[in-house]
Amino acid sequence: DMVQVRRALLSVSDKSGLVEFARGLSELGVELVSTGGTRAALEAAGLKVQDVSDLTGFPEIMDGRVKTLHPGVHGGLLSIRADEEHVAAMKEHSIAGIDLAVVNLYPFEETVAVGADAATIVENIDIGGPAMIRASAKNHAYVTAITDPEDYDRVLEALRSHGGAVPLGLRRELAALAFARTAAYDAAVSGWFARELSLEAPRHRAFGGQLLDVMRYGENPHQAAAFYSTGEKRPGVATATLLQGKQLSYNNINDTDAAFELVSEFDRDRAACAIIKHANPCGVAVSDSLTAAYRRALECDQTSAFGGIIAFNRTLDAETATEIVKLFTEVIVAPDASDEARAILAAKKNLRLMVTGGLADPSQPGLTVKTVAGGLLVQGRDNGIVLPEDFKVVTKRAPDARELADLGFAFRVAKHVKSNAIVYAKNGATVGIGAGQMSRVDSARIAARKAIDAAEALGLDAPLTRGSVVASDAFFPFADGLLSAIEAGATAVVQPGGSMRDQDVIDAADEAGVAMVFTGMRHFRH
Ligand code: 93A
Repeated sequence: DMVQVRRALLSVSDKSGLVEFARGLSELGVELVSTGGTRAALEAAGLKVQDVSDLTGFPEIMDGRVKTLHPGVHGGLLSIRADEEHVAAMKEHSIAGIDLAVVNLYPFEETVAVGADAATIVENIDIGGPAMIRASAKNHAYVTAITDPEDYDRVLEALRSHGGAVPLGLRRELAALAFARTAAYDAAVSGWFARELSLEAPRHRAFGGQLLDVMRYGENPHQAAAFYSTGEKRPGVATATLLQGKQLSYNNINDTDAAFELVSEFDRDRAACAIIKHANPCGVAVSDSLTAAYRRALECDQTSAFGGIIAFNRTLDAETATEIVKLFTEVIVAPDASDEARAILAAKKNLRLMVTGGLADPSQPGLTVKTVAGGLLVQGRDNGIVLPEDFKVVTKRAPDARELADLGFAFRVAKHVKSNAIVYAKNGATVGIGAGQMSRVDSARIAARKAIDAAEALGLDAPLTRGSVVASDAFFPFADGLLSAIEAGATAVVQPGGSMRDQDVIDAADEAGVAMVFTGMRHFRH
């Protein structure tokens, strides 16, 4: 799978690093071919370059609108070198093979950014460049496609260390980058048209995914909304099957995703249930059976659970379905549902039942995207997992086995609670969740307050936080949050650590005889 690079086609608007790269190619004996401006730049640096019209037998016409759009170029980029007919066609039409294409595009985005007029912007839509990029990337089995000066050095290094060839692995990676570039370029073009015309649909489609659904509205009734697939093969809300009930709303989809991602944190050897409202859990539990997990999740906050979204990590069974239908629920999501469970839920026409066919892998990498005014924030998904065996004990007292198990559980849940997140847990169930507060101590107090309400609703004398453990998604900046948790009855604490005042917090824990562990990993979620 090594192809000797004999001929390179260079056609770039951004000429940074060009001369050095071309010189490197030339020194390796690679023949250079270029379009007008690129050739002028290379010749000015004393390099020997052929003109692209030597390949096409055709001059650049129409102010350069048509310069490389010719079989002489595209045949050279697309031919399968191992195919006799392709080779014969090259011979018959005098087409020279091109083994490496260096192309970057007319500066469309920059032209928009400087506020050019519409005619100038349209003239900067590159047609021939993307065609060459796509052709060379498609034919990466034989051709190297370079679209970013950042990659010049490593391609030269690869050529030097592989006797003038680029390894297949690098060609494939460069092909992926090439298609990412043309996709982003066309998204920019489409986005400009959409803004010019005040159209929503082209902007939606430019997100690149396949349209799954157009919702009646978005987060609020005056917002248009649609649901797109990223093509990721990952059990979850985008690939799930709706077995019954009406179409999911925008908020349903968002909440169902939060619910299913949360239960996917827990291995199937224990049954897990999460109840979600407004993308935050109002109860999560693991137990021996789904019914027990559901009951215990519900006990955490029955008030909020009304009209919630329920997720399970195992096949939904009849007994649990019978329990669920007693309460108003919007959506149930699980890897699967038994025939009996399906029959029981069928009586509730409006209840949506979704099956995913499996659990998501919480350690799988991926992307999350969030829009800000005029921009997109893109980051890897939070696939970090800290297991109890990785916890670092920082107090005089270490957590006992039960506390340790609950700390692991509570920290996993906290990862899925909007920051600031405080999660109290006991015996594999949350007993108080504080979410989305601007101060950590408020989250701790709210969670404790909700635990008192839950105890009242259950007719218990003492709040369930008594003898619980507590998890915090980020470090306690002061001892106050911890003191509030101790007051609520927590006996063990898990938090990332890393505050300037860690020692104050450790001292406060030691003074109360509370065990505390650090994870070294933060789980902000906003
Ligand atoms: O106007 S084009 O869409 N038509 C073409 O056939 C074509 N071929 C290359 N633009 C075309 N290009 C672009 O010209 C390349 O993508 C590159 O950005 C630029 C290089 O032109 P020059 O070498 O003349 O500076």
